[in-house]
Amino acid sequence: MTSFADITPQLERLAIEVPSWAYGNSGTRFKVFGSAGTPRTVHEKIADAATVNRFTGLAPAVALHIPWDLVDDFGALRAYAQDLGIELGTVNSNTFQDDDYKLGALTHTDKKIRQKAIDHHFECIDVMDATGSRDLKVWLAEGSNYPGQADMRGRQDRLHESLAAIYERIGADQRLVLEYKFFEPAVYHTDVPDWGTSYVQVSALGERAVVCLDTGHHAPGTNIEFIVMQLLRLGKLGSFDFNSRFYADDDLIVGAADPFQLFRILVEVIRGGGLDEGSPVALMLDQCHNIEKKIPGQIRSVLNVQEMTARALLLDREALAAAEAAGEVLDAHEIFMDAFSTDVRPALAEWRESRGLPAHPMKAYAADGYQEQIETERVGGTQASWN
Ligand code: PSV
Ligand code: MN
Repeated sequence: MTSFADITPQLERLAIEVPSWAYGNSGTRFKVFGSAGTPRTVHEKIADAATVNRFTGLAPAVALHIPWDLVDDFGALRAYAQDLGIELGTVNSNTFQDDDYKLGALTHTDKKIRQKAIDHHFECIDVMDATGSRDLKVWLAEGSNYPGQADMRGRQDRLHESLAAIYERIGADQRLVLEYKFFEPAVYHTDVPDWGTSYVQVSALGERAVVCLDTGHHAPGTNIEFIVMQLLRLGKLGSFDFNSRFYADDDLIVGAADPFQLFRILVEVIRGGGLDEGSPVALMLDQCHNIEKKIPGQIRSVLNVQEMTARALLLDREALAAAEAAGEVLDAHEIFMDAFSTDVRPALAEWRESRGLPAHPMKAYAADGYQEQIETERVGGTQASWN
């Protein structure tokens, strides 16, 4: 039997990167709601991300999105973040909000447009050099809406050429992380729809090219933990974009829609060494808080990952392996479910306190006054938003 004390060294290592865009306003194609206290600048987003870390000790880095988070001096921005106790993390490129990219960016038939998209990634790499970021995350909004609209094979070939040009530019300590998504905004075919395509494309580049698994980017019913297992087995799981979904790419709080799925995923992460010392797997959130308050939304999210990680670490692997080997189906299932059903909240609260953190970060944030302060101070200017 594994006790809570046995798992604290691994829990200690848990670090979740939060997305800068989660602090800005977001919404659906029907409406983006404004909210009091929303950041107007990258600095304010970073201050909010640092607040999540202050209350949880779980979020030591914030991911940036370019051009949303462009500033003149990224070295200074890095120093600003470090003063607040966090690092600048993954740099996300954006080739989905420019008219030129209506029919594709890295896959476009027009060489000039492909080069423009490649140059944007070069700019992202310059940003990474200044921020000290390891990962360039590429998600492509490319594909087609109607059968016959595009030559899927030609697009795949051009994608390889474009990615190879970008890969050649990344530094020895940097990685290209290719994210897949099965649909949206294109609805007939998507150029990187699944882990297999991402794997094929990054494998053709080299060792420092890996896959990003966004938990919201699969068809309903997909066994995501199987994909996690396979990518870890192949040494190609670079990062997660955690969120949860009921229907499409809902970007809800991770663990909210299906806590059991999050547990199953984390069991495979741990099984595959994803939480080991020096693991190359980056755990990130990719979420939007359309109607709930953003900072507590993020606090809730990292706590959900922590709680489910603790439960997954408590899984009695020895007993499970014995039951599996003996073909004791129901015993094996019960051992698995016992871990999932363990209430780790009291032990986690105590452990947090022993490390100088609030036992209950959600309550502590509500009582702290930071939310009131930003709501009073952040008046005027333009709120960060998808708009
Ligand atoms: C696309 O849906 C995505 O998951 C990608 O990670 C983007 O960079 C992110 O959302 C934010 O738009
Ligand atoms: Mn994502």
